[in-house]
Amino acid sequence: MERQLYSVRMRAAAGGPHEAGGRHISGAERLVAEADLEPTVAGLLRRAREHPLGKADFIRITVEPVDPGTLMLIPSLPVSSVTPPGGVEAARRLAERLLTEAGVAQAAAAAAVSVLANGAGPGGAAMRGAVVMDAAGGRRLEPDPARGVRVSRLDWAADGRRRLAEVLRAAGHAVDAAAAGRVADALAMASKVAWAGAAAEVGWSDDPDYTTGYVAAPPLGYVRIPGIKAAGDTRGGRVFFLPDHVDLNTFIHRLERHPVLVELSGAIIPAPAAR
Ligand code: WAQ
Ligand code: MG
Repeated sequence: MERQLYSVRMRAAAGGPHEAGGRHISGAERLVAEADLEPTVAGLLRRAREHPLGKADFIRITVEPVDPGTLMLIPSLPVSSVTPPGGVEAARRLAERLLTEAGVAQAAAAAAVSVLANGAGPGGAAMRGAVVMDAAGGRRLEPDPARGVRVSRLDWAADGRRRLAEVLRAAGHAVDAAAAGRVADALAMASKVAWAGAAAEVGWSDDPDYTTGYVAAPPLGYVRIPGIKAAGDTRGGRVFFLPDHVDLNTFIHRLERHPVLVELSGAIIPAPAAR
């Protein structure tokens, strides 16, 4: 049976709206039934107002119905975690190596990590969306390099978000409630990005106190990488690698517009410490 779902999107900035040069503080995406609209909007408002990057003076929450006829159900990527040999630089080299294993050219992998390390937006500012990079040549392809491409119209199917938190903990991934929500958002997004045709993806948070990042790709799954940045660093972001055979406009349209629910189905590999 086709249910009517609503896309709920939040973005928050300080110093005015993003399009007027405001600094990006927070953003989030949900896809929910009508009965869940109120708690969802309230939760995203709280998230925008209680953020370690500072006080937002612009918060926009958009509620829009999505076309139930185009809704896709896709599987989540399998989750694993690696322990880098030590230090931020080693973790970043490990991320580059994983990207090359997924078919990204070495130079493109290194370019992506360096873009994120230096702040992906103009002047090193945080972007609210992601960089799209040519997987072979390392060229940036996103139409607006200040905004990036924002993945939207996605969420977990049914009780996937809650079940994910349980299975992560059972597999020894050290995730408190806040981190579990973060992994849930990042895994749902990475699963949609893979479905849309990306060869691979790398990302880490711009929040100063969250230092675990990831590399995701169809042949690798979603690989968590602790310590990919130093605590206190507010530079972060995401890079999606586009293979030659996928058209840029088709890719962006899928990411931004196509409604997708993610089903918890990939394996959760025990975290190294729990083995
Ligand atoms: N679409 C595209 N890019 C996005 C989106 C989106 N919907 N949401 C965030 N980004 C980009 C944007 O450039 C943000 O500045 C940047 O990512 C960081 O966002 O332990 O928390 O929400 O397994 O701070 C990953 C690891 C956490 C989780 C990533 O990112 C784990 C994170 P944040
Ligand atoms: Mg953030």
